[in-house]
Amino acid sequence: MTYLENKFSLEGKLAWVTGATYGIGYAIALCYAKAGAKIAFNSRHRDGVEKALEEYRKDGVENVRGYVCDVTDESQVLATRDMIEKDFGQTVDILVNNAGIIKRIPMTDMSADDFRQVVDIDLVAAFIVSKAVIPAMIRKGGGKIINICSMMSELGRETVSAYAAAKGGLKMLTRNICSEYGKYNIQCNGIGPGYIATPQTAPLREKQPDGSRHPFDSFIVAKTPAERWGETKDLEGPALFLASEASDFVNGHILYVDGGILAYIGKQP
Ligand code: NAP
Ligand code: GCO
Repeated sequence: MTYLENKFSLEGKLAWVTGATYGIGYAIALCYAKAGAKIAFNSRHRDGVEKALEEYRKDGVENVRGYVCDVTDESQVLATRDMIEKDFGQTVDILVNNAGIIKRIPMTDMSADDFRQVVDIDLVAAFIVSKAVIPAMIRKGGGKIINICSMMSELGRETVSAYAAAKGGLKMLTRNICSEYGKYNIQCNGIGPGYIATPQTAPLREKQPDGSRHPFDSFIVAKTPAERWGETKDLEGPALFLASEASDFVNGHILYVDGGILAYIGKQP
């Protein structure tokens, strides 16, 4: 292998990407497979897992297994971790805490249950799954944990109070795992995607009844120096960097992949 291939190779590594049946998680898992990793992924619905397995195989990924697991349920997570280790004959080297939801509701209209559900999936689950894999990473001499944060790890906006609270917390959980486990050669970093075209953001890009662009679509394009929405492929390189030995001395960092949004005041209307 060339110097570069070595630096970014995931040959022999086992990556668990949560919520990777489609969207950002799928793109990251596919990229890791192309870099040589074995792939474990999960989501809540068997039909979604089966459909994703077909897609992975159509995309040329052979060493991949899918699991039905709700990441907020610690007993399901521990059972899935054990199944992954048994099925692949090795422990998890790379964990991507990707599974996430959003509920866009004005805070004063939002129920506490709705708020808790978002925080449970977007924050508490990252704690649960990380806690499940860290002991084996310590025994193994190291590992990589990548938490999928957000613009809302830094910024707020109307209707996303639960999501912003969760993603802000995820930024600090990332830094805390770095602080507590860095001595075991575990690197825990975050990726903060900008606005990416996936099912999660589809409502923000829907054409208006008159065929015009959604106002939020135009707003985001004006707020992004790249003057476009991100695509899941824009996250592949950053995700591979943080999963590979190329980032062995990068820890507790949130890598924003946002086309420049956080640096920009926005285009003059
Ligand atoms: P998405 O298209 O809605 O996909 C979410 C994935 O998570 C699906 O596979 C979903 O599968 C899974 N999931 C949700 N809840 C789960 C649970 N409790 N247990 C297991 N799996 C669960 O979302 P996305 O746009 O790809 O986003 C992925 C991550 O990136 C999320 O954390 C999101 O907050 C973050 N993010 C997205 C953007 C963006 O612009 N799209 C930007 C920044 C950050 P099931 O529903 O079948 O379980
Ligand atoms: C929203 C969007 C954002 C993106 C992403 C931005 O409603 O504002 O869904 O939250 O999903 O998190 O980084």
